[in-house]
Amino acid sequence: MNTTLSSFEAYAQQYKNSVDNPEEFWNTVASDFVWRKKWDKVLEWDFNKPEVKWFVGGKLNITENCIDRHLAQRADQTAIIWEPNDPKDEAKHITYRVLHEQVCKVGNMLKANGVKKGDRVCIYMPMIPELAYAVLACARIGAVHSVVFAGFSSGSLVDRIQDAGCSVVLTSDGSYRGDKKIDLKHIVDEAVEKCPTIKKTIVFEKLKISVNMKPGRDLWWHDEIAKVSADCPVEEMDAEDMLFILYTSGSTGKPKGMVHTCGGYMVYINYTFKTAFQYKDGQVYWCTADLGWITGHSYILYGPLSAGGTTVIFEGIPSWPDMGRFWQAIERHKVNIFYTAPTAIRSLEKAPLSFVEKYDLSSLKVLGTVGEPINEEAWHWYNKNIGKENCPIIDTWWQTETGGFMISPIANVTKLKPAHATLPLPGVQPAVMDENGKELSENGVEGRLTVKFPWPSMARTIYGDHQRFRDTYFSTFPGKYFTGDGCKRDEEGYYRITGRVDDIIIVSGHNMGTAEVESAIDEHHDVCETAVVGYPHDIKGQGIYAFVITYNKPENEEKLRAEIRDTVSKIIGPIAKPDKIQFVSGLPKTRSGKIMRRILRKVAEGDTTNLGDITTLLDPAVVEEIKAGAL
Ligand code: 6R9
Repeated sequence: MNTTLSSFEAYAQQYKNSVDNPEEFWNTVASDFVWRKKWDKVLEWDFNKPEVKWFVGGKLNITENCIDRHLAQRADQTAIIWEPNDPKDEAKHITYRVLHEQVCKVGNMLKANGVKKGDRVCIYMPMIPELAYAVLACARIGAVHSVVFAGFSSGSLVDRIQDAGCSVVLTSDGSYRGDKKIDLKHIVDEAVEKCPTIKKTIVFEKLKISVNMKPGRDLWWHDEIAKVSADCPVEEMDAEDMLFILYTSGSTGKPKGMVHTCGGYMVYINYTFKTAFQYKDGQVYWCTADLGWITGHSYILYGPLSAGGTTVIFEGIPSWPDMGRFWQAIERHKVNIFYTAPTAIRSLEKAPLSFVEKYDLSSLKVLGTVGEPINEEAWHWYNKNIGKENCPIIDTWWQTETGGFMISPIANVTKLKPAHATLPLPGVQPAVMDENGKELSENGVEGRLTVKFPWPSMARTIYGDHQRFRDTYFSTFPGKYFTGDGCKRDEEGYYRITGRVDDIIIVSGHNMGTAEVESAIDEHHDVCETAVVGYPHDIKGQGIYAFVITYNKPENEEKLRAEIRDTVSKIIGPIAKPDKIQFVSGLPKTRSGKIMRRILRKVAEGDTTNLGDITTLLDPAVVEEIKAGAL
């Protein structure tokens, strides 16, 4: 499939083909890969069960497509540019040949330690090349990777290891965060004590700090790697075999282990990467996400590598040693495509422009954003100061569940509109629904965003809980996939995502279930009950506002706030720390005991003039107290 689209008409034609004849369309796209056995059937689906299978009967290995098939032409081309945390250290250029060798070795290291096809491997590592090798090595030997963002606490790690029944953890002694050192191994130790399924931890020596190595369980990466060969044939996988599990927050209960499978994921990620960015051979591409999120999985590793591209892996943070860190690295590596999050743009926008102007950004051709709606101001700043009004901004709307881009402009093809994700990519059939479940098929409407036809990289289930998968995504609007997002579709058919319509808040681009944060706060021994809502935050997009009832009136509110933040940080991770904590004596509850979050949201937003109907509340007086104490 030629993914170079020269005009809007070419896109419109491709889109039409993909809707009129989806199977033929994806059949053509999928023909561009190495398959060990061709599929018998392109698609089988039923959104009521729900059950979706793509490229049924096909056999492949995604690493053969991301690495081996490029060796004939590109063995000496850089596959990965690794930019270290400290700009004074040297970047690494990892060729496809070296990538192949390293992934094979890590694959053999895993096998030597008892990992077999289908086993789940937890990866809890900083953004170093070995993290990429580890992910790809799992895929190569048919093990299921479950990457856990290395900013999560040991409690979150325990939940994820236990839910997936992982047998091995890959980690490092520690990691950098700017000028701070983080003792990762210690966090893993705490977690693994509570995880009887873990047989081995393999530890990469990154910081060379002293760590505790438990005999019989903990092994050094360098010792294990020294024992194995670089010959590791790929495992032949069924198109529908599991490739990975990745956890995302739910609006209730514990995080959901989204399951992605081998064939459809590979085809779709490759196709959308090349299409949306119009990636050209030889270009240097940099996505600033962490590999612990779906953006890292799909568009740092699998997309660019399957396209034979050059992808940057950045170990550091945007603000250290100074606010010019991104721009410096763009200049250094002559980055052509730069893909980041609105929250990063908003924080960098606050720094003096001299941090940008110091660097030559003329290599840039295409910019991208992901993770949350981008506000117009940030869009214009990005366009003017980074893109020099010369680079299209690709605002990609998608989710952990969708695996890849769904609604997104196509670089230099789609006319842009600030803060709009614009139009569906070929193969994607969105539908806007009203609250009563009626499809709003005309333009100029606002409602809930659903998708009515399967696409190859959609999640197949929630690991171990298919019923929850069905309830969460396929029951609100029967026969359709419900995204949890609200949207507007304007007169031109352009989509603008308006944000979540469920109890998920997006803080600095990271999904957070309010229920998850509430139960973490409730772990503090002084706390009786909590309600958490999101509120508009300048940099983070949304901040976390917690209304907390304590058993006794707090003696020192500031001290208790600090303790609560610390508790949340230990249970979930620093990203979930509430920004504001208001102590209250009651919460606005209906007679049936449901918290009326609508009221709390208004208070958190600082808009208490019109709280709507509060007559159904059990105790309307509590609202006055909450209003008076608003932060
Ligand atoms: C890829 C990713 C998914 C949620 C999604 C939506 C929000 C992501 C967006 C966007 C507006 C965009 N979101 N991209 N909202 N415009 N371009 O972020 O996955 O972490 O699962 O989050 O993020 O609310 O439902 P994930």
